Amino acid sequence: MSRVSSVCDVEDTPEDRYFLNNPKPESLDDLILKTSNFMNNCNKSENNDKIVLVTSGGTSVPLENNTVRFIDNFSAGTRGASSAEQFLFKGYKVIFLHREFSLQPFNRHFMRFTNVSFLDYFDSNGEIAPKYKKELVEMKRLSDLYKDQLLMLTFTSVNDYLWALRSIAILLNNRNCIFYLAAAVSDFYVPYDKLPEHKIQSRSEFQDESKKKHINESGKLVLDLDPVPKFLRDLVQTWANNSMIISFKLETDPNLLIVKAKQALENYNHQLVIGNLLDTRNREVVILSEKTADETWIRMTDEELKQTCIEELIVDNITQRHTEWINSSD
Ligand code: 9Z3
Repeated sequence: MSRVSSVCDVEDTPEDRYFLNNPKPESLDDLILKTSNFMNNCNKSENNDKIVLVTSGGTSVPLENNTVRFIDNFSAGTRGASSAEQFLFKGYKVIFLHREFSLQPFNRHFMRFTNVSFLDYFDSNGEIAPKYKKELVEMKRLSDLYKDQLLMLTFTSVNDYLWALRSIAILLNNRNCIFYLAAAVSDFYVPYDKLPEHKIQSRSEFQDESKKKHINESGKLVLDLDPVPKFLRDLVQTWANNSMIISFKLETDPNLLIVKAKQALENYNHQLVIGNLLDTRNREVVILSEKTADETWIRMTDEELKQTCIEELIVDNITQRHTEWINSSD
């Protein structure tokens, strides 16, 4: 990582201070270049392209600068990868900002199963096993068909994610764009100035004196995490104030889901919140909008889930709302 080179002039909110105090990832310039090229290609086409930024997967929080240990946020990347496919089917260009090695559009159908490993897809001659051939050929066809419509970008840490989100948002800020924030983002992190350079040592004789505070007298590791500043506010009010912004709310307690989703809408004033519970996220979600105080539930039965995924219904609903939203502001 390089030291901070900030584009912020002011330093008065926790969000502004974040970018002054936490270094820009080395890969950021490349990410900005790829996004700009992708946007230029989109703008070349005659019709006004609709673009969606889909964020996907969980962010990690390193406990050391040379990272051996980290705290992770849960997310396989199914929601993001599957939604990205659906947006492509609807004619959107997709920027897919995802956790490295999490699920990807089209490839996701063959990744991370507990009962099928990579080599199972082939027979002993290295040919595709007949059982998987039809689906593999179809996904390969779709992947090739949409390759110019899809930009793949990655993050690992919450710092990578926040820098990337801000940079992309500034480039993407217009009414034809949707921000579909399905990534599971850390709420707490270790600021750069408190991050030990090397692996935290459990035995005191090997500890860096200045960092000794991580291990207390009883030999316990003590973590002191700061809250991650509320970037959704900046996204909605400044970075992407012309775009449609959709955040996800993840809860485990059913009694909190609606309350917390409404709270997010009130706090940040964006267009939509999609609420989901960890256990049922693949078969039901609730969509709440800023305008109508209504709750739209999308629920799928086991039979329906054999035919399609819930993201088909979510994205169908979202893209209709996006069109209405664009037309209502003309
Ligand atoms: C979600 O709620 C996603 O739908 C899931 C998808 C992470 C549940 P999978 O990738 O899971 O299909 O395994 N994402 C948002 C989670 C989040 O961090 N939301 C924040 C919050 O709930 C707001 S940005 O406070």
